[in-house]
Amino acid sequence: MNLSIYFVTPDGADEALVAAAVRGGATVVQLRDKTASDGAMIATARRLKARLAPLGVPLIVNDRVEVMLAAEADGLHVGQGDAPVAQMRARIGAGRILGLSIETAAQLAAVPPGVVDYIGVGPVRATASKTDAATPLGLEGLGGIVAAAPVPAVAIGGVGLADVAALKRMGAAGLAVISAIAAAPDPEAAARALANAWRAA
Ligand code: TZP
Ligand code: MG
Repeated sequence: MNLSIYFVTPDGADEALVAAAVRGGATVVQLRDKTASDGAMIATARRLKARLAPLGVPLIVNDRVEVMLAAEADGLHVGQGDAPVAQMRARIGAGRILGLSIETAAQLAAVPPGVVDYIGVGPVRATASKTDAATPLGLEGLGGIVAAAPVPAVAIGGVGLADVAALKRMGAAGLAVISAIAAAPDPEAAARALANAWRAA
């Protein structure tokens, strides 16, 4: 799985934004919406799945296992406040992708072996995109966790184009972004710049 340019949707994102991100080169999409109803999110996830599957871009659903299952998405991403990953793995089966958010080295040490496919590590920096984000790790804190991770690790939280080279150098599998794509004047161009920078780094 190519996690290099991991686009996380802002609340209320429309399909056009996701389409632009993927045209630009996003390699994976996470549908994340803290406010939508399950029903609305299932409908969105189904439309996105139909659009992304032919392109070989996996669709990951944030938090809501029922939505993921109903939409037959490719995977689920959960955080430290959600049900334990072993329980989530049992619900989704072996064939789907399972991602976990990691905010500290202690949380990494507590991950049961062989259960998650990748981790999202952050926030690297303070970000307006997540109100309840943990204390920022900084690039140095991030690097320590990435180096110790037994599975691919993507950096998240206030990261963007200027970080690509450093992240790749430290061994990150990619960067997960909301605003670097969604808040850009031209989301497709922003995704393309990230993808090109990752390739060149
Ligand atoms: N988890 C940790 S930081 C974050 C999430 C979902 C938000 C990332 O958004 P942005 O705009 O790329 O900083
Ligand atoms: Mg969560």
